[in-house]
Amino acid sequence: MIDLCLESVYNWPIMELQDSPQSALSTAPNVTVVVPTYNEADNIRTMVAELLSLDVDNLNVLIVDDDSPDGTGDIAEQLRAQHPKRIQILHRSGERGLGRAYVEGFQRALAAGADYIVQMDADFSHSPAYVPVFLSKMADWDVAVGSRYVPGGQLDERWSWWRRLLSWWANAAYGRIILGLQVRDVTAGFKCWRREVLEAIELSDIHSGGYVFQVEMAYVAEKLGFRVLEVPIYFEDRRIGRSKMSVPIKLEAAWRVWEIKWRYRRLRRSPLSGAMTGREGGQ
Ligand SMILES: Nc1nc2c(ncn2[C@@H]2O[C@H](COP(=O)(O)OP(=O)(O)OP(=O)(O)O)[C@@H](O)[C@H]2O)c(=O)[nH]1
Ligand SMILES: [Mg+2]
Repeated sequence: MIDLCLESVYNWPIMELQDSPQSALSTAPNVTVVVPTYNEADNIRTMVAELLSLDVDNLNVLIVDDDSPDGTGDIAEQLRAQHPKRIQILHRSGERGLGRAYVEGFQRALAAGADYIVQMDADFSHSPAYVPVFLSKMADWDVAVGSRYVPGGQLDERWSWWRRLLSWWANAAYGRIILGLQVRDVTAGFKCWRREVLEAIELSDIHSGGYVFQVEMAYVAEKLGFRVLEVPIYFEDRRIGRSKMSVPIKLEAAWRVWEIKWRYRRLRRSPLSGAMTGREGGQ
């Protein structure tokens, strides 16, 4: 059982979302959990088992695997054979990257009719137990963010002071100082999106390859005026396997924040459709 001490709530000028799927449908909404994987052979079975055992109707899992050398894609296929109606797999080849994996995963989930799209890591830093908590908030919010940096949120005690400092710096410098974001956990990778938000974001124009993808998505969602709720989570260090965080990914984050700020400088919330407007083209 999750102990939610407090929720940090931002209530920005609210974009009216006509005909929310929840109210329009008599059946339970469709939920797709998008899980990107690269060498998660030791995690993917348990992660999928925990997700499928959640008490959530119409929940299915979309694994987006980038041709993992450790055979994660094959294990995913075995899981799909066991649960053909609840597991989908997107096998990507060529250039790998978290950002592109998520973009293609989101596009697939939208095309398949998902009402809510959850994004989460496969390494148990994001506990599946929070998924129902996020979903329970979606009647009133457009995006739920699993946050380490709101009261009640917590980082694994095993994180070194250096890693904490880096994470704090990334959030303070990138998020608040450079981009002026209201969200506290700018690099959060555990989120639940209402489908209309992902439809309003021009996904094919999202350029981030590494984890700065999370920052770009947070920035665009805020600029479009969607209602974002931060739900405190306990962020556990990865249980098994190795991090894919690399120096090039960190460097990309450092320069791309500026590029994001420039590229979306004219983006304004759209009161009508939520469509992206005023955005400059090109990278
Ligand atoms: N499809 C795909 N998934 C990826 C890629 N890089 C990372 N992932 C997945 O994205 C999730 C987050 O990656 P991690 O390596 O755990 O990155 P992190 O959580 O920022 O780093 P740690 O804190 O060290 O765990 C995991 O499920 C990874 O398997 C990639 O290039 N392609
Ligand atoms: Mg991780």
